[in-house]
Amino acid sequence: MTDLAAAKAALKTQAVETPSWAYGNSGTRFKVFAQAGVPRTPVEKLDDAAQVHAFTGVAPTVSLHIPWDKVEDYSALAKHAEDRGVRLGAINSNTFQDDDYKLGSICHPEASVRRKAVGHLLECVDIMDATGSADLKLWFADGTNYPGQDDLRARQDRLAEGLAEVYARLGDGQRMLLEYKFFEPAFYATDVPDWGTAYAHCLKLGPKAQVVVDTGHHAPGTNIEFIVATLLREGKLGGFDFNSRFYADDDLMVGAADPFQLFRIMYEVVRGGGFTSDVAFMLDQCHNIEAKIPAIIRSVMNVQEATAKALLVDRSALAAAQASGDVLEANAVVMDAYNTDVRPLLREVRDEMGLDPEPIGAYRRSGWAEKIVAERVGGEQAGWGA
Ligand code: PSV
Ligand code: MN
Ligand code: MN
Repeated sequence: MTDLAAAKAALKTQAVETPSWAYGNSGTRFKVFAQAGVPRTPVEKLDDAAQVHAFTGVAPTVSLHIPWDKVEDYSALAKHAEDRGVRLGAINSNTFQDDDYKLGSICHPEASVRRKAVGHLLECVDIMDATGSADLKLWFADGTNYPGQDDLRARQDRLAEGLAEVYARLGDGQRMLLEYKFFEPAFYATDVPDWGTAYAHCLKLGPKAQVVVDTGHHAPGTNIEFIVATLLREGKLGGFDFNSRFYADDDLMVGAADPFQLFRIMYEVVRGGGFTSDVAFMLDQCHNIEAKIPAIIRSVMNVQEATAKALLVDRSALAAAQASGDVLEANAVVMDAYNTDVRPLLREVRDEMGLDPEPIGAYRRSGWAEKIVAERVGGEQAGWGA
């Protein structure tokens, strides 16, 4: 038997962090299709994020990306977020867009470039102090394109050295979340290509260093839920960057490509106690052709649906089937939960939270989309990279 009341209570406490860059314009290297009403400043990104939280009730924090969200006064930005009913979340570093970083950032062969990269990461911790953010999210574009281009092992040593300096700067209650990605922009060898490399560095650094699983950063066919289960078991799962991939790092709406995979991941999160711990559920998406705010609302709802299904797995029936070696029954228990239509349950949850049961419809009726198109004229729209 599943406990519906417990599932509903858990769903009400869910928190999905939305990324500031998802509110700005983005595209491929071929074309960025600008949209009317898109934010021009970090403040306007927060205003849009507040709408997502207002209609879903479960998106209370917003990740920033530095320098895309650089402002003079970060405490004032945090205050603005609070005035709008949200808070600032993870600070994402950016050591991939300067000319200096052609051969890498903290793994670069030249000490001066490594210094600059580490300096940026330390500045990100200063920003965390000002915003009250707990998490520093690190993704490095570092790697090489050709065998022999640089010494793979020396690059790991440089990485370890840079990370250790930043780790030592973290305050109480602050974490370093290390993200891996199997390729791109480096095509031969990436310096943090997989969870094992990220885990090895985090283990050496200490308890404040944990791994981030970006669901789009794996080779096709990778069993991501196994990675999640393993990291949780080791106390090293710091959080997720959720998005969907059909081919590579597509950054599409989470749950769009493979809702079954998202369910399997969320089941391992629930099973491993990750739902009630400090695992950060962040989105890392880009909405290139679809309207941004409703797409982010849809993504939050997709996470909720996968979570609801994961919470509905009859764990005692599953344990009994597993113990008796009943392969078919064990699989049936899991599939029963996955095949449950949880939308009525989530409508009830929203109703009990004082929300409109249909967040996208409610957003469309709110007039916000028309208001930002009318008001946000002039100035430069924010985009991925600006
Ligand atoms: C890299 O592909 C990545 O997933 C990292 O999280 C970056 O910070 C982010 O994308 C930017 O969209
Ligand atoms: Mn990511
Ligand atoms: Mn990515």
